[in-house]
Amino acid sequence: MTPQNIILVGAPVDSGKDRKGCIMGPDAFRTARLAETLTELGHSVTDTGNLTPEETDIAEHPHLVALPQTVGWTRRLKTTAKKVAAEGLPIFLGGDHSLALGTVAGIADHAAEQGRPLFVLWLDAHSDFHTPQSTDSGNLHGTPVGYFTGRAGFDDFPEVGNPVPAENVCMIGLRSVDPAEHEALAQTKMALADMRAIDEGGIRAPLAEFLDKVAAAGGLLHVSLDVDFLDPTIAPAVGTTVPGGATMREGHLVMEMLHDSGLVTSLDLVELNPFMDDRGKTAHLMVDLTASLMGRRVFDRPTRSFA
Ligand code: 5AB
Ligand code: MN
Ligand code: MN
Ligand code: MN
Repeated sequence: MTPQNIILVGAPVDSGKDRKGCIMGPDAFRTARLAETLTELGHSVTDTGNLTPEETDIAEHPHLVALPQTVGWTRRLKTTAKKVAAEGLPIFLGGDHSLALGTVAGIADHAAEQGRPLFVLWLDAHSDFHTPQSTDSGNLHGTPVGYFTGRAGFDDFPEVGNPVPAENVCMIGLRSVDPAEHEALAQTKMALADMRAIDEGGIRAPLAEFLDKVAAAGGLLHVSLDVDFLDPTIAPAVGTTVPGGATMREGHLVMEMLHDSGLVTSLDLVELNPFMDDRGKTAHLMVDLTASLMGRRVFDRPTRSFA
């Protein structure tokens, strides 16, 4: 792959849910040698350190968890994402998934400035399509896709100037979708591949179809990788484990295909809770997956087919 100018942006967001620990995420990725690994692959890597949320004067909400902090993070990340996307390939080191309210909204502003459509690949057990009104848990890490696709009800948050059309979003790995999300998703043309579809037809087909669409449209592609996309036996460092997730090879194949497409322009690594990890196993796997995305491979040419 042509060497990229990779910009690591630490976003220790821990306000998107009750269970704490994602605040340690960025440092766990650093400890697992993310920057060194990407440098060894020939890229130029700059670590800009950790961001902090903007101050807000919003009041705490009776149902929503830590609303003021998440609004503050969204403001900070929306501005920062737009800026760093113009300078290279940003990797946002989470932090919980509520960081994607800001990162995707900001990248969408950048894409609009470039006059190019933005596409989003959502690798997650969950669809994260709630609004602040529809969430039962009050955990805002379940709302980023609702926000950046322009659903109503995010009044306290920055206005989404460039909503991502739902048909530009592809979700792979789904196995926990709440009834309210299900109903709302049914009104959209989002591409949805749940684990059953993957079991039956493989993970390659839905991704290949989506990548063709991104390429044909000349789009930018943002990838949001939630640790819980992966099966908890290989990636235990998450708050809410959902059994039956992607295998190690399914994860790598997705990343290798993304690499070969040459389409990815930004990435979120989210929901790593190092407090729940098993001797750094999950942090290392996330770094290895990022390495596959950024060009690590065994051979530079297709190996022999044994069919
Ligand atoms: B994650 C749930 N739908 O709203 C909710 O981990 C889970 O970023 C949200 O995908 C999971 O609380 C959010 C039950
Ligand atoms: Mn998520
Ligand atoms: Mn999830
Ligand atoms: Mn989670």
